[in-house]
Amino acid sequence: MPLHPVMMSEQVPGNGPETSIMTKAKPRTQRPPLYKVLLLNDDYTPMEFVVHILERFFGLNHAQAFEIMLTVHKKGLAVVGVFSFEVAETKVAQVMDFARRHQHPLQCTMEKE
Ligand code: TYC
Repeated sequence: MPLHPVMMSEQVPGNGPETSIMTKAKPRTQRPPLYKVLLLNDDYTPMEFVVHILERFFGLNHAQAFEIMLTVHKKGLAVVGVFSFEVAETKVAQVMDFARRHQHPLQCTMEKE
């Protein structure tokens, strides 16, 4: 006996009401935002003090530290590193605290990359 058209469609596997379309979720990796730590120039902080800060808190060797200090001195500011929010915040606090304790007006800030 030939099938009625409605009965035929109900018998097609995968097209019935119980069938869900399987979509594969693409794994999306979330990278945390990064923050630039900036050092600002001023007329009073000694050059060697800035070099010392760059060595001590940013792990730069003397030549790298001197170069970045000179960039800040000439251009007004420079990025001294790029970090996660928490690390950037800590570096800024360390620099500001160290400068304040030595009574230098050195300014250090952070901004989202
Ligand atoms: N301009 C300062 C001077 O001539 C040196 C200096 C460099 C200060 C970098 C701050 O972030 C700074 N003594």
